[in-house]
Amino acid sequence: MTLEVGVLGYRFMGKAHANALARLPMFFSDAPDVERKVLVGRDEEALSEAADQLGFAETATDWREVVDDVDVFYNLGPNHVHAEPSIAALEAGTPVFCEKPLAPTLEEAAEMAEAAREAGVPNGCAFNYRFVPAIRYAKRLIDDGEIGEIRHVRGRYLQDWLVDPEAPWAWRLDEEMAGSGVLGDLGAHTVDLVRFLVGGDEHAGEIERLSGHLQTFVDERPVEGEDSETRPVTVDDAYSAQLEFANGAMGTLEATRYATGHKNDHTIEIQGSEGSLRFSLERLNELEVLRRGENRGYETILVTDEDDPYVDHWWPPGHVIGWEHTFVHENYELLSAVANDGTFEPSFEDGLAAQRILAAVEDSDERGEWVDLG
Ligand code: SOE
Repeated sequence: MTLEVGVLGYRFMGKAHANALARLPMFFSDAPDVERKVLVGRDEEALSEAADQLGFAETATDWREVVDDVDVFYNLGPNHVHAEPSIAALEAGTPVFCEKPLAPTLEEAAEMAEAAREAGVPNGCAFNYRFVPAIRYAKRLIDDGEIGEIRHVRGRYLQDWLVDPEAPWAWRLDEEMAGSGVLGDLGAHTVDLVRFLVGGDEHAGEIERLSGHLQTFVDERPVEGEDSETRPVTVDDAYSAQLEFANGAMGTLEATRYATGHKNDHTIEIQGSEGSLRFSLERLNELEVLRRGENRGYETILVTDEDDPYVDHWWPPGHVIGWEHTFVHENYELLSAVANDGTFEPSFEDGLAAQRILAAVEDSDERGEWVDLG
């Protein structure tokens, strides 16, 4: 059986997923057969160019014609087009994969998760960093109790594409289209990784309360190609949050688009009663581990052995992989779940759980006080 895939969106994420779909049969022999059937977008010329380049058989300018005509629907559009097409696809019984954050608002995310529950088909939210081998290795160590009881979690995601006040306006800077700024765009990834790694009841558990802070540094930006026209920035440029987990562990999170010199710097640090872990996306083939009683510095583990997660599908041990491979792993798990009537994680439910935390950060910033999530 060949799974026909329909993809809405053909820019950055469209490319990342089209690349993953093309790599799957070459490297994952047990993956289901997939056809890049139809690419969806509004601008016909750009769309047909993208379809040729990314290997799609057809194009469509209306997602309504596509959602019940494919075996899986990928919604890789901007945040404000996540809810309607995704819900329509789920109502048609089509498995859906949707970009993060799941929706611009908590209300829409809740509707999407409800539609997914009712449809009972595989559904996924695009938290691709769960599919980094070193992150999966870290989870294994945490699950095996190797670092003991979790006490501290630190996550930060630093980018710098807005440092220049003349950098052009983009949809990501508009509340109507994006919902929130860096909070939803980058914070969602960190929140999901924290939930994935330590969110289980046997670890730190749920985030029970938090205090959040948002900041916008530049509140209007030039419109590209339009002399002297500007548009307002209506979302956050940076956020930070302090967390308290169910087991009493403490967390700090932050992200910004103003971290001069940092392009895509996502780091997670965890300290437990028996040891500590450190991961940096800039060195994604590595995990740093420090065990209790051996405090002579972190040991760097290269997560590139054939028995490390997903590594045997690629090159001989020690041959590193990159950012784009996370999408191949993600597509492998998603499409295998679709082919085998299985389930996929992170699901819409995980997208909603992350969104609750993001909404609480906004709420706390507005109220100027800690917010309970319990
Ligand atoms: C933003 O710059 C961005 O492209 C995010 O939207 C992605 O989710 C992240 O992986 C990289 O940065």
